Formats: sequence, C-alpha cells, structure tokens
Amino acid sequence: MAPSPGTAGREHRLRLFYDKPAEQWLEALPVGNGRLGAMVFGGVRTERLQLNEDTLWAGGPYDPANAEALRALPRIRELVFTGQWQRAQDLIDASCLGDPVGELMYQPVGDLRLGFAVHPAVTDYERELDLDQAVARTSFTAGDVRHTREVIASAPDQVVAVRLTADRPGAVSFRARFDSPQRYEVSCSGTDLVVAGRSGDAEGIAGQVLFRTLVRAMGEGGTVNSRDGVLTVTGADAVTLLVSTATSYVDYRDTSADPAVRASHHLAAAAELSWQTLLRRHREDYQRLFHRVSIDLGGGGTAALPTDQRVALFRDDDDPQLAALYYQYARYLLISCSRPGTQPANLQGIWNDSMTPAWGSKYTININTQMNYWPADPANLSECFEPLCDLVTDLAEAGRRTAAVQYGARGWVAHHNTDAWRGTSMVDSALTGAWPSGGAWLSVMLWDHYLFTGDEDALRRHYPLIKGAARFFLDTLAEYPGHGWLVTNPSISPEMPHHRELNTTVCAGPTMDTQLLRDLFAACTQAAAIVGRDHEDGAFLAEVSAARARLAPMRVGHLGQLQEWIEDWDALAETNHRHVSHLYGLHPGNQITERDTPELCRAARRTLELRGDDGTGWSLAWKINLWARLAEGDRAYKLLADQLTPRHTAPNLFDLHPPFQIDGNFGAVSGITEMLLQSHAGEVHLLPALPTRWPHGSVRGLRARGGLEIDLSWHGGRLRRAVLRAARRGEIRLRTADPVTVHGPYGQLRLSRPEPSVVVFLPEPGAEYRIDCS
Ligand code: FUC
Repeated sequence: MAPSPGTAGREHRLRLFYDKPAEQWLEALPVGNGRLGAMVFGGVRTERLQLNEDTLWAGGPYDPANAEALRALPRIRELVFTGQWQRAQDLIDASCLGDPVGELMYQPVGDLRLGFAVHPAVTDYERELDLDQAVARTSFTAGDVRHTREVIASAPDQVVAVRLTADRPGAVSFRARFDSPQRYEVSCSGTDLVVAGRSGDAEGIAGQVLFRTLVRAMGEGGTVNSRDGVLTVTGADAVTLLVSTATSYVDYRDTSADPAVRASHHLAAAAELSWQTLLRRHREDYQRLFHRVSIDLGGGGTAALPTDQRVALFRDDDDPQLAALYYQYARYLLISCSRPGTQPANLQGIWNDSMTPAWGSKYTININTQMNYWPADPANLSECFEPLCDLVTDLAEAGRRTAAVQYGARGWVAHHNTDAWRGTSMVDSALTGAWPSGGAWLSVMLWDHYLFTGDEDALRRHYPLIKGAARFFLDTLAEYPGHGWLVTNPSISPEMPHHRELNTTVCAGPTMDTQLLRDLFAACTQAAAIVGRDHEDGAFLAEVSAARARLAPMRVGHLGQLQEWIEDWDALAETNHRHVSHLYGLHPGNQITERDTPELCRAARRTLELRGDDGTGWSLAWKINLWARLAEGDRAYKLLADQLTPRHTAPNLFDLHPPFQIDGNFGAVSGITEMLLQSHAGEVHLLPALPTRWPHGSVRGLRARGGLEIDLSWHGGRLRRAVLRAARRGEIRLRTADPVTVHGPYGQLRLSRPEPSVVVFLPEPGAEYRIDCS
C-alpha cells in the first residue's frame, strides 16, 4: 500500500528540520552506522561534529565476582524469609556487591571542529536530518554564495563523511581541528590529521581502550595542507572530508587490537571512492532496512513548521504526521546505532558527549536495554536485534563465573546493569542492584525474537543461553515459607520499595521474577523441542516443568492492583512515584489477555490508574505499550502526547528521561506499533487500540509473531484492508473489530470462524493474503 498522496509534499517529507544552527547538544542531529556516531551542529562559521565510537568505554576488562557473597548468602536468605529486609539489605551491601561496585561508562571520542571564513550576511539557512537518505544536511547563502554541507555515517564504508560544496568555484575554505575531553595527541601525517587517544580511568581501573581518529580532506580544486594539528583547505570547489575512528577493543576480555591499523584500513578503502559512490553505497545499505516500513497517520496543520516547534504544539494541535515522523525517527536511530557486529544500543544509543554520562550511558538491563529492542522485530529491523544476541552470549559466559562464585550455582546470572566489560554482578547498591533476573529477561527476548523471525539456526545458537539462564534459577530457587512456592531470594521488584519506612526493596519472589521465570521456563521447553534437544535434555526439562508448576500465581491485591510481591504490601501510597511498576506481567511480551485473564487485565488497569500517568520518558513510553495492550487506544495516545512535549522530547526528538535516554524513543515506537498491530497470545490482532485521533491511515511492512509481514489501511477508525505475507507455515488466528473475508492466491478462502470477529486459516509460505472488511 502506498502512502496517501497527502504525504508527498515537501513539508511532509521524512525529515527533521530547523531554521537555525544547534547551540546545544540536544539540538544537534545524530548520524550513525551502528559503530560510529556523530552529532552534527550545522553551524555556519563553525561546524561541530561530536564523535563517538561504540567500543570506547572507560577502564578495561575486570572480574567483578565477589567471593564474599557466597558465604553471606545463607544468612541473607534467612533474613529475607524472616522479614528482616533491612538487615538483609545491609548484609548485601556489605558482602555481595561486585568489584568494582559500579560499572564503567561509555565515553566520547571528541569533537571535530571546522572553522569557515564566510561572508557575514547569511540568509536562507536550513538544516535537516533526512530520514529517507540518512543524511544530515546544512545549507545557507552567505553573501551571494550558496553553501551545502552533508554528513553521513556509512555502514558499508565505516567512515563518517562530510561533503562540502558551494555554487561558486573555489568557495570552500576551512580549518579543521580536533579536541577531546580524553587524553590524546594530534599529529599530522601527510595532510591527514592523526589523533591518538586513550579512554578514561574509572572505578580504580585504568583506561585501556586506545583509539585513533584519522581525518582526511579530499579537495576538488584548491589546496589542502596540515600543520601543528590543523588541517587547512583553501579555495576548493568541493571537499569530501573523511573521518575514520577505531579502537583497540576486541571483546570484553581483550583490548589488544591496533586502532591505527583499523582506522587506516577503513580510511584507505573509503578514500578510493568518490563522494557519489560513498553516498550511493550508504543510501542503498540504509534504505534496504529503512524502506521496509512506511507509515501514514494523516497530515497535519503544523507540519511545515521547524520540528522543535511542532513538538511544543503537539499536545494541542492535530499533527499526526509528527507521530509518524517520530516513529520513523526511532527506526532511523535503531538502524544507526545497532547493526550486526556492533555493540548493542546503550542508554544513549551511541551518542554521548560526556565523560561521565547519566547512569554511565551503559546497559541497564532491568528494562531499559530491553525496551531499546522492543520495536526491532515489529518494526521490521530484525538484523538490528543481533547485537543484543551477542550481548547475551557474552553475559552467559561472564555470568557463569558470577553464578558459580557468588551463588555456588550452575548456569549464568546477570543483575540489573552491565557494560562493555560485561559486568554481571550486583552493582551500585542492594536497593537497586539485588536483582538476579536481568539475564532471564534478555533470554526471554531471544525466544520472542524467534517467534518473529522463525530463524531456527539462530534459535539453535540461543538455546544454550536460554537453558543456562534457566539452570541458574533451578539451582537457586528456594521454597517460600508457608506456601511451598519456589521463589528467588534475595531479589527485588526493580526499584520498588516496600515498607517505605525502611526504604527497602529486598524481598523474596517479587511477582516480576515469577512472571519472567514462567516465560523463561516455557521458552526452554518450546525451544528444546524446536532445536531437537528435548530428548537429550529430558532430565533438565523435567526439572524445568516441575519448577514452573511451583511458581507463585499472579494475584490481585487489596487495592484491586496486580500484586507486586507475594505478600500484599502497599507500594501504591505514593502514586506519584516516577516509576510505573516494573511488573513484567504488563510487559509487552506478556500474555495477560482480556479473553483468558479478564480479572488480571482489570487489575493491570487498576495498577496503572493508581500509579498515574506521570513518569520518566521511558515510563511514559512503557505506559503507551501497556494501555495499547489493554486495548485502550485513546489512553495510549494520551501518554504519547505526554511524551511528545518539550519536557520529554528534545528539539532533536531525542527522548528525555530527562536527561536524554534513548529507550523512550524506542519504547514509544513499540507502543505505536502495539496500537496498530498485536500478535501475542496466539492471535494476530489488527488495529487493537486505534486512537480516535488517527481515524484514517495506513502502515506497510510491520511484522507479527509467526513470521508474518502485514500492511494495513483504515478509514473512519475501521479497518479497510490488510495484506498479509507469511514467511513460514503455521495456522493464523486473526482478530479484527469487524468480520472480514480473506483472498489468497487461488481466490477467496473458506474460513473457520470460531468467533464472529476471528478467522482461522493456514497460509502458504511466500503467498500473499488480502483481508477485506466484508
Ligand atoms: C534506572 C531508572 C532510571 C533510569 C536508569 C537508567 O535507575 O530508575 O529512571 O532509567 O535506570
């Protein structure tokens, strides 16, 4: 389905645009190729490119496991089971935290600054981020010369490239310098600038990541020279500036690569190509991913305004195109910060200008990293999910040691945070860190990824990781006194205090863990059958099933809420708490449904009501997903409108916790997808939570569990048509508000209709099915 003609106009193009240069970092525009990132400021006299490389982290390899923990564990468990939570928490703080106690941070490379001598009379200034081509573009007229500067971060050629042109020969002149908050030196080699640096020390660990940045100007006409760390271009017609950065990081145990060799390799190869070729290769690579999805939510009255002004007006004005732009922007960001072979998207994706960014700009795996990847499969970017799989592979290895040393357990464990060194121990404090289930959640996501892709080879690789995560819990679950249920101990419901007078989070068997384990154990069994390990692993799987049957049920508490803990403790007095509950039961991957578990749905609604709408950027994004899951489109839209305000959305559309945290961008886009299409709980639901503000629209190329790709169009709030392509065999159960007919390659299908609004059919792999409202 083509987007409606209304979206073709210039003002509707898929772009962020502004009428003045960025002064603040949050006004600058991000480009990235998964590994390299740059924030482009678009200045007239000074262009600043703030540079990142995704393996440039503070410190170096370390072993966080703390042998004290194992000795303290029996006593901690006893204290928790006898209700002495504060003492348990103190003992954890004294004996279980990792070494170092905090993990290490993600850091910037530095800034490349270009200084221009241009005519002071500047008119017709514009800068944009073109999402269709993945180009940041600045153009203006100085005197009577029109200048254009374009910046890309190329994945095929592994450089950041800047193209500077003017409409008058010989009008491109500038001086380029590099500076950085890191320890570094700049020298010249031929006419290249050569930066050699080293990452920062942190937590008592010396910075061990060496980096190299090479800058080469390829002028057409004019001269290029460099001296004393300054590269000068004079009187060129046009210039292509290549910036190549590499580090010594090999993997979480090894920083021994030669960054100079790596950086020169990429530079030499890119320098062989013309700008046109670099741009074409970049565009083809990017569009192969980006063009899989188009979305049209309708046009808007404010769409011709600069993007930051639209954010300020969104709540009051009808600007559905901004929501569509925000959607595609998150897809752009994911493509730009997470590609096969790169590090996964951290709390800021890859864009960070600070040596000490908020929460270390690392991987918070009690929701934030997971949220980054919620839209990957549904928004048809499965390749971008791969770095997360690699992270889990590392954590399974590193976390095996933590499981053995700190818990005396087999399998592997990862707590609430990790970093480039794959720290897996409890960190920071018991209050936030005493949660053993980060790895469990990530493992469940590997299984969910399979449900979208149907990639059995990948599942075969991931099965041992899922199994190892489960193994840890089989070895550490304990019986809850008086109930016989198996529970985690110690654990926390992430960041949710109970018994506020104590300010304690430590507990046994928070509901979130139980929910996660129910899914993890089920994933083990199902994955084993698919990869043919059910026989060989029979004894283990029997243990898994037996343990699953002994997990505590979800329960409804005295306020009508989903109980956060086994006991009905009151956590809800402070409704204004900035977190929504971390209850995994409300997680987009979970299967609470109106049909099967109406009482839990009611309790989930009540929980959300009690918590209120307020929250951090990611908390709002989460609530978009949750309300969509509860089929409340207008309520989900309301949360989206709360997020698309200057408080939670920066001028460059980065989500603001505040501060900038990219999970909100990704989480919101997962939420918008959930408003249009859901596929959990064994059925595909078209338009499950369409808000009244988007009466007409279409979306092409979304993916659903079961290996499906789906196009949808709707009018007057009702489904008009859908097209469904199945990649693999398997019955489809399709739910719609109105009855539908289905046409396949051989004409109209005879359908089974278990309910008036549900049809069941068996598609042929590769064939296309048209669904019409009858
Ligand atoms: C947890 C949350 C914060 C933030 C951080 C990265 O500490 O409480 O809101 O998202 O993770």
